[in-house]
Amino acid sequence: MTTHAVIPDLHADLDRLEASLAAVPAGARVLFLGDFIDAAPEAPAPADKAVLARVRGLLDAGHAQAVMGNHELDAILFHTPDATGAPLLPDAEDHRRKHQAFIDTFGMATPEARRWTDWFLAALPLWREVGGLRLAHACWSAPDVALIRRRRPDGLLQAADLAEIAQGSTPFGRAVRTLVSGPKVRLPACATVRGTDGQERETVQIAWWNAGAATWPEAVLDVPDPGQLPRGPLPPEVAAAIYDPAAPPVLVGHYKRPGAPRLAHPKASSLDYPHQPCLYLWSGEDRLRPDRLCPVA
Ligand SMILES: [Mn+2]
Repeated sequence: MTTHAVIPDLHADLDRLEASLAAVPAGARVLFLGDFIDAAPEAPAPADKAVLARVRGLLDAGHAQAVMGNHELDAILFHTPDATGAPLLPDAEDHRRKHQAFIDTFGMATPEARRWTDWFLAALPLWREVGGLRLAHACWSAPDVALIRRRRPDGLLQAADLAEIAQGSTPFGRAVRTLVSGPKVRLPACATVRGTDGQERETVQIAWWNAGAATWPEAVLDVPDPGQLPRGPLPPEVAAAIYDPAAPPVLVGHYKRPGAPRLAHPKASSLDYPHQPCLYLWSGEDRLRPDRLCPVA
């Protein structure tokens, strides 16, 4: 069986892209997990154009496949005007900070910016299944994939979908957000929870990869004191987001996990370790193996 090298978020880092590709064994196929653009504000040399050109070259040549990240989706919405001419994604300070290098390179809704965002829409599906491996940018939620599949069987969005995604006004729009940005849920009103940053939270991110999780402490991400969490079983909408341990393995990026790369679960894991980049070499195994996680120099 052909080996597939799964490469997580690149965020306009050409050195990381080239180092990742150098770690791909000869003959392996490359699978990218999205978030090609939008360098961290402190990045020394954002290279949106060079990273996109390299990735597109590999896709066009049939050497690689990819899924869409939340940064590509936000760029599509940001460079697409609504009926009044305003961007579908409002030009807010926090988004502009993340997206500034792309704007500096390509401009705002210019023909060149639109050429790239049109390519994101046409070439980057929300999910891929390669043999027995599933890929998405932030989450594989079976009910959300099923809901989107009814309208877009191949996972590729169309221009007609964009307004409802920007507004989050429909189940379809919210399902798209869950796949590219991960599930977040509102806690029961009685719960007061502080995150790792010490801030009080009304919503929490779901550690949906904890396949089989049945309680709040097993199901949430980045809540340092699980004693603050509600007791009892998960509400149905949270339980539905947790990965089925009998399903095929799935890899995502997105979560900017701290420290050294590790698999979160043998069936589902993020590969996004910005401080110690890695890739995963998949050769058909039904349970992910720690020894297939490779450091990127
Ligand atoms: Mn992301």
